Amino acid sequence: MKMTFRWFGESDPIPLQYIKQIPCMTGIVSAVYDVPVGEVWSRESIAALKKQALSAGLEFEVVESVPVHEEIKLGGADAPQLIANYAETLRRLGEAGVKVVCYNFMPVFDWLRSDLAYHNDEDGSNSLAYDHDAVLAMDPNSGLSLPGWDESYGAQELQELLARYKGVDEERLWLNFAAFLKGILPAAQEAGITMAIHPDDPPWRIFGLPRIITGERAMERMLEISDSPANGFTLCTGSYGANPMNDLEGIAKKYAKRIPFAHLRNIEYLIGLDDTRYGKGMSFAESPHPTGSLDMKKIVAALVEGGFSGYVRPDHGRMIWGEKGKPGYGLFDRALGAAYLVGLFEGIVD
Ligand code: DNO
Repeated sequence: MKMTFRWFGESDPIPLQYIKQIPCMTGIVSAVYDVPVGEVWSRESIAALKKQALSAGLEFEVVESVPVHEEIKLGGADAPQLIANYAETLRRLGEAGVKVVCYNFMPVFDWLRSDLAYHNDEDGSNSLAYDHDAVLAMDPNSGLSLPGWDESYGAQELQELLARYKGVDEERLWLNFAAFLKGILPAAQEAGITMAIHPDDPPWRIFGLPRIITGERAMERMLEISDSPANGFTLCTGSYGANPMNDLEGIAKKYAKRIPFAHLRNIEYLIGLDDTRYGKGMSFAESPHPTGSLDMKKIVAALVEGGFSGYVRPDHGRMIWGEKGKPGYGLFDRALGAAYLVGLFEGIVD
């Protein structure tokens, strides 16, 4: 196992040296942020990022993310060219020594929360939270006030995009996904890169948009499309775990060798276990890495038992000790998470 830490490049308020100071930290997880989605990443930008990491004594072996252009997900006329561009980016990342690329196939929205600073009354910390009823009450067609939404689309553009997805159901999305995988996996394999798909977060339909990477059946289906060794998964415990019907320990053990990258974080379910919304949408708040509704120790044990030898990063942290920063991506709680997770792995392996 190699412990890593996500770093958002020059705009990240956390200096690389602070990351290096976290015990057992081996490298950063980052991306090139100066190239528009769909274009090939320049060798210069990749090399610059690597140089920065190395000069702080950190490796750069994991990319999160190379974003997938919406035209690919929509199966538009430009999809083949965009897929070829994606494959070229992978070749260049491989040349620079990158081993794993994390990506997702969620239409329009990446991770979604209704609250970026959910207040924990017990200890005064705050964290990201998702309230399903609050999300159901939002209408993306009439101006979205979504926390964390980067507004990279104007209101008009977003409406047009959502309208185009009206013809795309889950099955159509799977077909477009299969075309993407078939187009990029040979290049990934040649480049020595394992692709690690991030699950949909949360793992159910939102705003009428299809979401397909939601649990074990989706993982099986991906392997039916291609059993290339380059076809792998990011085990994001908080994302798969948002649906209590997902058996995280089972998934971790079964696919351990297909999991080159794990995002480990915990969540606390905010509705009762007898609620019928399970699997379709439920509510949760992010909690400290060791405590919450997910049994982190058992998940890590299952990974180890299954033969996991990938990269780990402490996923989202809470805001604690008065820190102000990028929601989910402060220094303090993620550093605590990293130390806890290193200890868990050591205890289990020894
Ligand atoms: C959220 C992250 C995701 C992830 C992408 C991967 O904090 O885990 O945004 O980076 O879904 O493509």
